[in-house]
Amino acid sequence: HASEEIASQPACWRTAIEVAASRPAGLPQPGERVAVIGCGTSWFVAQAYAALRENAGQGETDAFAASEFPVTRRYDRVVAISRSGTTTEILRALSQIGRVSKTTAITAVTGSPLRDLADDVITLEFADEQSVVQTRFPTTLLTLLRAHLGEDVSALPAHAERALTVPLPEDTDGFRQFTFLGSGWTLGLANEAALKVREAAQAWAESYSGMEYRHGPIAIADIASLVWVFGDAPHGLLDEVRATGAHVEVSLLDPLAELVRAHRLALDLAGRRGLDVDTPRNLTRSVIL
Ligand code: F1P
Repeated sequence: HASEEIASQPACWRTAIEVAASRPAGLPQPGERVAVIGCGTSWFVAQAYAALRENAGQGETDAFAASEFPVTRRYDRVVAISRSGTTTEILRALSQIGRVSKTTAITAVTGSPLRDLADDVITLEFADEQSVVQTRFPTTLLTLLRAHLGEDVSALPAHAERALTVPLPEDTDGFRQFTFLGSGWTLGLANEAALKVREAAQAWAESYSGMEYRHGPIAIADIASLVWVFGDAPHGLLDEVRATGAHVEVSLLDPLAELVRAHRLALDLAGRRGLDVDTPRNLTRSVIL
């Protein structure tokens, strides 16, 4: 399933742009103080969206792993993201948050338990996935959210198309370690790219803020490292990383489309390691405790 879902991203992003134009109820309004929560991939979408919204001047926006949300804190709105709509931490958090803040759930599944816990529910059924490893749901949702923030996203589907064909880094067999760097909203993307490499390929992957990488983590970089920078690299960083001998990959496309390239990298690595990405080790489509 995963390879088909990855390939369907340009079409899904086009649909997301249409959905955003219909102004779905429950998305944060400018000026509202907002928290966004999720688990795993959905937490990383929350991180990216929070940085984008705050940067767009639409209001203070915090992102939390659902298990770490300070439930006594009041926001104008809390947006809970869960593809499955069944993740335990999300359901627990919503049942507590609903007493103090307005809530919106964003999911891919109609009729999930979220329906009874959130004030508004946005369902992106067209972006649902059969895979455990999430790819098109998070990127489609981010396309929708960027459009909702007023960004011109009309070129994004074409970027996604290019991301499906432009070459991946060469000689990936030679890498022992993968590091993804980002800053602002692209830090969430870097976190998600690293998670894909871990989930799909069981490979050693890390992610950091580009500036933070200089404060210690760069110590592990060597010729067997691939360091992939999402978005613009902080001044001087690329030279510093190249000096370690690591292979440096930079964004050729919109950073969200770069994430599609990272999906391909994760699948490619899995294939080389003889792994079936549709049955990833130790993982389930939804974590229920
Ligand atoms: C999120 C999640 C991810 C995990 C895997 C399956 O669930 O559990 O954390 O890495 O990709 O999905 P959801 O709450 O978005 O359904």
